[in-house]
Amino acid sequence: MKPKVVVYRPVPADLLQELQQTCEVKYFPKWEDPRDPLFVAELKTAHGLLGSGLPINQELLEQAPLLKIVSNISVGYDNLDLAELRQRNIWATNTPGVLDETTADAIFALVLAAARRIPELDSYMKAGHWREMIGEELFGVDVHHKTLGIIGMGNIGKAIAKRAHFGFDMPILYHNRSRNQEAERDFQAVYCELDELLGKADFVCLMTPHTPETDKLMGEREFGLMKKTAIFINGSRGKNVDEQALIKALQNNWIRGAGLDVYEQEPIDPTHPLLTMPNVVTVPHIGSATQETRYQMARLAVDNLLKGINGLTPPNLITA
Ligand code: 8YV
Repeated sequence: MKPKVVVYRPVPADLLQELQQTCEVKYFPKWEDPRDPLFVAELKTAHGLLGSGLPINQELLEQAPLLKIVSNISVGYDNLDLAELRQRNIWATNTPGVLDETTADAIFALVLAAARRIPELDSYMKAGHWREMIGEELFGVDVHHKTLGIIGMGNIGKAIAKRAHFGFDMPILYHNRSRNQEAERDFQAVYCELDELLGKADFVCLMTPHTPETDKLMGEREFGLMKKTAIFINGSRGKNVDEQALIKALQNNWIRGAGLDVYEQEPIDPTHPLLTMPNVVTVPHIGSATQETRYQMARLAVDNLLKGINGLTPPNLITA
């Protein structure tokens, strides 16, 4: 009998067909609700789970007694209760290494869009307002030679530092759980404590995983330490930021603006204040969302799943 896999995120057709050759696949490409009875019914006899963002916790795992592997199509794994999975001898895997450059591109796109006010100027053009040379009221700020602060110098952080150093000649400060010798050697990145980084950086990029230690890492105190001319970028997880504090900082001009890829609640409520501010550039969690990279992620996640479901230790085992 074929092992059964529940797939709850869109997966490229060829990879889905590959899965279907050796597995019974139940496909929920538009999955939204972990308590959807149809979804829960399939979990009961599932050996593998493939997708991203679903909270894999005790409540869900009690309804999936046959599960052998949970394969995330993401590098982040804050949706996984690793202790609960370990206790039940269920493998958990992610997709590291294939999305670093693409996500760093997206973060730099946010830096440039926020600094040069691209969305505002695009709207200005398309509303037909361009009649004369634009005035200072629509000027942006330089990115080159400005100081970049990276909170979380992991692989994506290093890819961001590479762009800043070689592409924009930016001095780089970073704060991390541990020193990153590569970033210091290759990009002249300077380690400093969080408060010093916040006080000196012109662009602050938050790139940490979401953990109990980083939950709401950026609050009123932290935004208050930033330069009034600084721009805050979040490419990590929305829950690393106290959004009410960010709103307050923006409304009171404690900082110049923000560029956001992630939000406390996703999808974010269409009426959310962060979506009403012209100095806030927002995109819908698209860090890795290119055709090439999402294919590579799905490829890796399917490979992880197929190994695990056949009792072989998968390559990208999460051991945190
Ligand atoms: C994922 C991400 O594509 O990899 C991660 O951790 O946040 C993104 O790159 C996203 O989580 C998919 O929903």
